[in-house]
Amino acid sequence: MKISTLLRPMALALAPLLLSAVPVFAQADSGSEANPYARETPAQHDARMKWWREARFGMFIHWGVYSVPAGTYDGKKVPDIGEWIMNHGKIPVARYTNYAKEFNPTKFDADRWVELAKAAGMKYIVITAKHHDGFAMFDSKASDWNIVKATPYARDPLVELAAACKRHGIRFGLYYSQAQDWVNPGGAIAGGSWDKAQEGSMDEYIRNICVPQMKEILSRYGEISVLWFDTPFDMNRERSEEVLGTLKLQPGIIFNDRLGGGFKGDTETPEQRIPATGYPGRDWETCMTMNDTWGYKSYDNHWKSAETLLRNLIDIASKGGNYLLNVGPTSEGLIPEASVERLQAVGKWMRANGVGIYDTTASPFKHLSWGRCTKQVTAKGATLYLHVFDWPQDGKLAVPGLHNHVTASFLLTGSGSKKLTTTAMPEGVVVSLPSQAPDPISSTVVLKVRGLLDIEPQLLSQGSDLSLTLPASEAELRGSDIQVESSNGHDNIGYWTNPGDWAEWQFKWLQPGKYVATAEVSSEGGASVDLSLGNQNLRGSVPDTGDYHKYQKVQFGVFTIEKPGRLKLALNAVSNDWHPVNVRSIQFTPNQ
Ligand code: FHN
Repeated sequence: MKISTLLRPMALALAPLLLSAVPVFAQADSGSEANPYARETPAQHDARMKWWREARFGMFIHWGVYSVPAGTYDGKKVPDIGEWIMNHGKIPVARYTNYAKEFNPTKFDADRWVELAKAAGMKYIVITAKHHDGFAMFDSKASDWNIVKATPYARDPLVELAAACKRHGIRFGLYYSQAQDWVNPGGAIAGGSWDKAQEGSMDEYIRNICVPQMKEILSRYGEISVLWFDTPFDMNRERSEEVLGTLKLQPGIIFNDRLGGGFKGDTETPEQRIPATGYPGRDWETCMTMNDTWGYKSYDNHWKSAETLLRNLIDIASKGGNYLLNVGPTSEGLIPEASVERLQAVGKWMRANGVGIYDTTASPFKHLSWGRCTKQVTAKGATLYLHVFDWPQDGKLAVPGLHNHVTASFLLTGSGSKKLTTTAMPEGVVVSLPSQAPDPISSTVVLKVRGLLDIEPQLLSQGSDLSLTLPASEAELRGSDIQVESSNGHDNIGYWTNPGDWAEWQFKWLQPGKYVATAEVSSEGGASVDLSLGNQNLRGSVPDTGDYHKYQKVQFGVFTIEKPGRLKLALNAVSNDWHPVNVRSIQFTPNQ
């Protein structure tokens, strides 16, 4: 029952290395009879994913016994996320299971929860049927550690929630911690066991607890639309296949990339972050908390604003993904008021502007200085939804590089729409806007255009001070592992675990001369990298910054640029003794 790698869920600094060491993202799902979709054609796959792609917005619910201690054990606040309190507090099994006696969510009202999700504009719900503490939120023959047998409540809330979802037209999905289980013996435990009662065989745990429980939850509630696996510790191919086989009970179910055993599932699941470039060619879903915990913690008041949540949703849609936004109900069965207020604010916006979110695909623009774009494409043309975060002072909204004929343009006002005028310019389309934005967070301008989208890619070029910053988000990445990721509001190149991978930027140079090249980088271990521009090469030494979140500026030296024009810069690893390097940007400044 030992876990070789201790993956603290919030330890994002380690995530690039740890996740890339887990094979779940790496291999194909075909070739296994256990996989219900092994022989699925691309058209069948698209049909199965249709509702999910249209939905764009869902509610994650982390609810269980951990909502009783709510972040405090023996009078002490246990740091980190609330649903991990048993593990982080090393609470003995007998002490932890006692909390079930106080778990009596008499205020739980399934209709209210589902109505709240629906009013927020969400189209599906995924709730923890069992989290890592092993507590089943359903009646189970496989283990008495469940809400019906171990609590005074003695009812299965999933029955009511599934029925309410059906009544309100919301898709119902279940989260199930298939590997980690800190109470049922034999389950995997991040960091290793702390109580003899936890010890046992993982194979037996999979056979006697996990698989029977999977069958229970997949056969009781009518249609289950999503199965959300998590933390695939010690999930080898065999164990994963046993679990995967149960999905046959729900034809058409969508499952994520966290089963283990090399099964990559239907969806990528970036957690607490928005990947800068999405996952071209893969469906993906950002899951995120509204404060800093998934499971309820009585004293976590670090709430994201409605503005942040909404702009996240828009940003995610503009990158082609879904937003699975979490609520952590209390042990009484109430969704915290702060979450309710935020969801209501998001819902108000969605009622006026949701047409630009649902059933849209990723932006055709790489970067828009004033906001984001989503689109719908048909055989005849396209609709572009321009989500304007920063309303232009001069009333002119530039859509750079757009060369299509605009057949209609209007602004969503909240109570309807207002016609707008557009002007075709050599450098793109300019939309004339009223002086006031209808919505201070994001207003939606709709452009209908004829024919295939014709958008000229915009190359970055020098600013008036002749400097140029090449951000991670503009890089073209080559190779197997390297990715653009986001953390603390910044994009960076990460997952650069394979020294054969590299990054490139293309840009337009205006003013010849000598320019100093500087990179903003971080590394745990330090490494050397090469910057190449034509036949010039500069080698830079990236120091050990001690933490992937700690960035430093490293000067590489001076490039001589002889004539204006289009240039390409490549950033390569020097493979001797490679330690992954994260890169936020490369900057060129005139050499004084
Ligand atoms: O360990 C869990 C965590 O408690 C939470 O459930 C999140 C949600 O994505 N998943 C794991 C960490 O990746």
